[in-house]
Amino acid sequence: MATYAVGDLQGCLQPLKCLLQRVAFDPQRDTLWLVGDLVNRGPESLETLRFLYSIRDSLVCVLGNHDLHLLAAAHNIERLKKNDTLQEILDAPDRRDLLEWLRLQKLMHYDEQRDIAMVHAGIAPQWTLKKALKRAAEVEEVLRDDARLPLYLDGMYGNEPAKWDSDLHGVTRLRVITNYFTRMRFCTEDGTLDLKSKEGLDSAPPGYAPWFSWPSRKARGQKIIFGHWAALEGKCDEPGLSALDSGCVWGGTMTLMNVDSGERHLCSCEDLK
Ligand SMILES: [Mn+2]
Repeated sequence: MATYAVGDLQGCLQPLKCLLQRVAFDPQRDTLWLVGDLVNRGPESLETLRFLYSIRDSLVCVLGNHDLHLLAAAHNIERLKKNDTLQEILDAPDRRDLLEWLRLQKLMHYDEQRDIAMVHAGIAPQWTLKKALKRAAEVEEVLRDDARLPLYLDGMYGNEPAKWDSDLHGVTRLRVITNYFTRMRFCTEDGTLDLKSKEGLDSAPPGYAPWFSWPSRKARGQKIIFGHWAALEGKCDEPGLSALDSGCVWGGTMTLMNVDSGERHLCSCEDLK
């Protein structure tokens, strides 16, 4: 009855299988949490999605920016960019099942018993746990709504507005919420996002800092599992925070962590050659 969490997969299926084998993962008994970015850039996006779908009853998954991008490309093929490796999913005979499963996933997971939250990128430092769950639910509701989904998928792109405001409405509101949960790395103390810097902790523009370093976030002490930020290489010194993206798709490793013991296992595509 073990619970594991794994970092960004991005279509790297073999390292995932290697890690699951190493901990003798049994979908009948164990649970796997996924921090999102299941697909794109890596070698086996379609097979990764198929594998996850086959064990879907044993998964807890939050969506990453690449997963949302896949849903947007399925809606409008012109969203597909040259370096995306998503076409094989869009051409697959089982694409409907896979994408319907994907859109049912959440932006934020909260395990009450363990008091642990899981998100792809982070939680806006100015949001309490309760507020964050409410904001995530706004987007999750639209993802499940056939009538409203197209407007969201067309309107979710963009870096503006850079800051949350409770007066925001419509797709603008949903875009800002999405950017916090799925794209954030650096922000200011009041939660203004910088979505351009992607490097390590020391690459913040003046006045900006990693989202998890602001006092309002620290004061809450909420335990959070997150991915997205490969340049952290799976390291975050903040108490209670677990960074799981160790950049497998970029030649780094994939990290699988036992949620309860914190024990980590690593595997890279290179290990498997
Ligand atoms: Mn990401």
